[in-house]
Amino acid sequence: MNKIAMVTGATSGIGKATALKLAQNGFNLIITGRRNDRLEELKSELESKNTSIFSLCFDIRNTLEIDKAVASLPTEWKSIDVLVNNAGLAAGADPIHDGLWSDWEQMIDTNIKGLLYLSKQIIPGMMERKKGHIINVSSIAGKETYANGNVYCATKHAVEAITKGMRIDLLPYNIKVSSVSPGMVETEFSIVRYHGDTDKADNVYKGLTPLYADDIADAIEYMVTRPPHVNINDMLIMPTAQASAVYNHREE
Ligand code: NDP
Ligand code: 8X3
Repeated sequence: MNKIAMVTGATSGIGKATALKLAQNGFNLIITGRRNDRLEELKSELESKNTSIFSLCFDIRNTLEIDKAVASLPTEWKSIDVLVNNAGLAAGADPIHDGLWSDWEQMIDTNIKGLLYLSKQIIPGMMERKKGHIINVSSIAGKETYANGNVYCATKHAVEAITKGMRIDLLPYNIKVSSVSPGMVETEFSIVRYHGDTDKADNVYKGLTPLYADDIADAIEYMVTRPPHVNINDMLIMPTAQASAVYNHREE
């Protein structure tokens, strides 16, 4: 049987590009997200290229939905080799005193609690098999804090700490733990962050060439294709036109 990778948030952006890339590398894939129509579309696309796919539609904030989804995996799909914890979002870009409680909860519940809960379901199987690879999608926002980024940055700083903690705790079990930390990637990320305001979202990428989802999928492909004795701890990947979370070069 081919290796199995589970990619969360595969309905869009980095997750979808990663699923496509891992399929090209011969992985069987478990794809997750809330939008079932998109999961089914991706499933058909990949099955037409002879990749075996299992789709799980659930909200990563809901522990009962996660339990049910993971329990529904047939035996032959339970031995997950690679878990890509990608599902996540920024909601809002407001100064701390104006931030919406609902945005904060959504980010904390998705980016931190969702990642933790799903990982807790998948890790015991990896421990038993004494192998596995967990790749957490962090961000430049996990390393720096910028104006109006407050809670989103806090969630990605948490992802950084969780990644390091996982790597230490899972050391005796031969489980690799990596993170990938992108700067600006043009996906649906900014549309979601600005609550559907596409003008504001377009402005984020105006005058510069951002990264594309495929650039991050390339990095993840590199991580999962290293030999067993090599772990890539982290890859920080920026657009050429972005030097830090706040310094960008835009052409008029
Ligand atoms: P997209 O909005 O394009 O994709 C986000 C994915 O996350 C979707 O597939 C979405 O699926 C899934 N998701 C969001 N909330 C939930 C939820 N509650 N339950 C299940 N799935 C959920 O954005 P990106 O591809 O850019 O984002 C992917 C990751 O990359 C995120 O963790 C983000 O923080 C990180 N990142 C993004 C950067 C960027 O500039 N774009 C830079 C650095 C990091 P669905 O809506 O179907 O549930
Ligand atoms: C997304 C990149 O710069 O918007 O994590 O925080 S940024």
